[in-house]
Amino acid sequence: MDPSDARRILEEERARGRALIGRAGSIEELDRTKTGVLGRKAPVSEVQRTIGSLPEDERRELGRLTNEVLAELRAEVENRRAELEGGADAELLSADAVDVTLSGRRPRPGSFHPLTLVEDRMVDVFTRMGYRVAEGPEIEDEWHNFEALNIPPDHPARTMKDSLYVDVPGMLLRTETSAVQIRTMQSQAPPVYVVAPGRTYRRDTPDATHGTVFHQVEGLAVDEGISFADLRGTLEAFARELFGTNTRVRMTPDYFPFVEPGCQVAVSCFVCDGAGCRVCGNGWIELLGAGMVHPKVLENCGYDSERYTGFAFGIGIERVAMVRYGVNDLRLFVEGDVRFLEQFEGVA
Ligand code: 2NL
Repeated sequence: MDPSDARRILEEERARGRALIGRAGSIEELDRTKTGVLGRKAPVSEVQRTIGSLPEDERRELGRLTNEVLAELRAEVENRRAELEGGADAELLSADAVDVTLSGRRPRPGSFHPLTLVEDRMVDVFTRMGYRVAEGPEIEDEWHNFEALNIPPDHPARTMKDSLYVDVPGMLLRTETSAVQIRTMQSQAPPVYVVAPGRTYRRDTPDATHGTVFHQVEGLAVDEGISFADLRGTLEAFARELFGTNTRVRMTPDYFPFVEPGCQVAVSCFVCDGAGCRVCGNGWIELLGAGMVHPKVLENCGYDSERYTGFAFGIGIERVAMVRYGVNDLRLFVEGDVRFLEQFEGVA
């Protein structure tokens, strides 16, 4: 190779190498550039290989120049590498950056089930009147569920048609929460003021107005001198708390084996105030059954029915939730469809 060609190549490579190294946008690109500029097949390396065959003075001068270009390009590569590594760090840092000034992502609050809302409100009214809350098993024996409540063995409610029996003889899913109150009376002397909220079961084919599972709040007051007037006063106070101060209460005779006398209780409609509308039909909303506790029920629990009297009532929670929230199908309460449930978000 001619010495002047070699000199020209070295200067060209110095300029080309610096430009390429400066332009490398990543560590990978820089490594490829380094191979192209300083590798075995690079023009500088070819010049280096021909130096040995040159005359002494040319050899010394070109050797010095080659080393200078090599050293310069190697230094440039390392500078650029340091720049890119710093840049990679900065890029990582900015990708991982957290803007602490942004407001947080608020979790959705969820909601109470409408039956829970209604049950809580009803229980709250009674606890403020001085009642205690009692709970009991959902699988009951026939004595607590029927016998103690004066429901005789041949009563239609006891047949397999209406009740759900379990695989243990004489045991069934409770058909009302009354058994909880029977257990309360068995375990303590009067006076008793309790409400028993909870799940109950019937053998029914589910449709818009019948379900297998439904909920009740039952109430029981037993004391000396309790009269039907106390029942009426208590239910009026309850209805006004739940539906507003204008609410009136209507009691009509009805029969339940565990009370005497017994009645059906309706409240004046909270939408039309008794005039008649789409919610109530004729102005009244039938809400619950009630009555004076049958003396036999008191005696079954070991209470002296000559000394003590009491009243009891049973309210269906589904029924109240349907009129209150305008729900037209019972099945909505058990299907768990979020489009139904999320409508109660924020309701307390
Ligand atoms: C209804 C009717 C009622 C009772 C429940 C009761 C409980 C005891 C003693 C006497 Cl321990 N009675 N409970 C009384 C009358 C009616 O429920 O239609 N409920 C949805």
